[in-house]
Parts: sequence; C-alpha cells; structure tokens
Amino acid sequence: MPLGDPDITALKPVIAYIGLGANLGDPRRQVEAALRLLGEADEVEVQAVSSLYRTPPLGPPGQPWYINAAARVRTRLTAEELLRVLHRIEADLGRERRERWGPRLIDLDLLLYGGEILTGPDLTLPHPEMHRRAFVLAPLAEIAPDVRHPVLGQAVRDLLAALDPREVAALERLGD
Ligand code: 5RZ
Ligand code: CA
Ligand code: CA
Repeated sequence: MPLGDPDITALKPVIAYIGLGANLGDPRRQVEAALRLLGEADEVEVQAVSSLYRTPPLGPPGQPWYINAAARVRTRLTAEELLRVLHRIEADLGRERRERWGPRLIDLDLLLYGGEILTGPDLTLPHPEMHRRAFVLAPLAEIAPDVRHPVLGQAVRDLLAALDPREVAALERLGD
C-alpha cells in the first residue's frame, strides 16, 4: 500500500484507559516521561491525564510510596498492540522484571479498552484489580467518572465511593 494511504484494515478508534505507577528513581519524572512517550507512540492520542497522586504502597512491605495517575487515550491499535506499546515504554524507561509486586521504575496497566471483556494469559480486561484499588480509581474518577466497568456495570465514581474511605483518604493528590 502506498505511503500515506489510509489503512483500510485499521480499527475504528477505541477509547482506552491506562493506569500509571512508579516508586523507584524519580517516580514523578518517570510518570511524566511515560505520558510523553505514550503520546508519541504511533496511533495513540492522549486525550486526558489525571492529577498525580502520592499513594501508600500495597503488596510487599517496605517499598517506597508510589506516584499514580491515569490517562485516557484514543487509539486504532488493538488491545494487544496497545499492551505491547505499554511494555515497550516500560522497557525504554529502564524497567527490569524482578519480583512480583516489587518496587518499579514504571508500571503501565491497560485498565479498560472500550467495553472489551476478555481473559487471557497475557491480558485480562478490564484490569482484574482496578475496581478494588483506590490508587487506580481516584485518578481514573477525575477523567472518567461516568465510565462503566464492563463487567460490574458500575460507574467509576461509584466504584470509588464503595471503597473503604480510609484507603481513599490515604492518597495525596499533588498540585501542578
Ligand atoms: C495490591 C499487590 C495488594 C498485592 C497489589 C502499586 C496486594 C502498589 C501502585 C500503590 C502495586 C498491587 C500490585 N501500590 N502496589 N500503587 N502497584 N500505591 O497493587 O501502583 S503491586 Br496484597
Ligand atoms: Ca503492570
Ligand atoms: Ca499495576
């Protein structure tokens, strides 16, 4: 196909939501770098970005606090292609695969891809833990309060309201 021609195989644009987290190095800088790289990726347009949050670590004890955020993207990539882009950005920012749930320079999670529901070895949609995590739902509620969880049928703002208020109060929203 000649360069510049429209690709008739391209998908209709889909709205997807990405969760970002970092707790090693300079976490705020890595989250900002990841957002820039996401916007520079082919076929990915970043439409909205939440505030950054300082969040207490869940999982293995003794880790630094995280910086978390969420982004809305519009993309013609498939969910699998978008996931590959996220993993490439993680690698570009120096992420090494170490212990599960251990501290990391950057973590990019595909939370929602349109209304897609799927369970696979490499990708589960929606993200299986998103509805339980204050560090995911608080930033997501800023940019997508009315978006419904495709499995649970509840809006993001209601999922956030259903959490233990202490978990939400523990988050610190950062200014600009
Ligand atoms: C939660 C793992 C509970 C085990 C998890 C983040 C158990 C995090 C993050 C914050 C992780 C996880 C996966 N804590 N912990 N932000 N990622 N604050 O969530 O992005 S590891 Br039990
Ligand atoms: Ca991840
Ligand atoms: Ca994660």
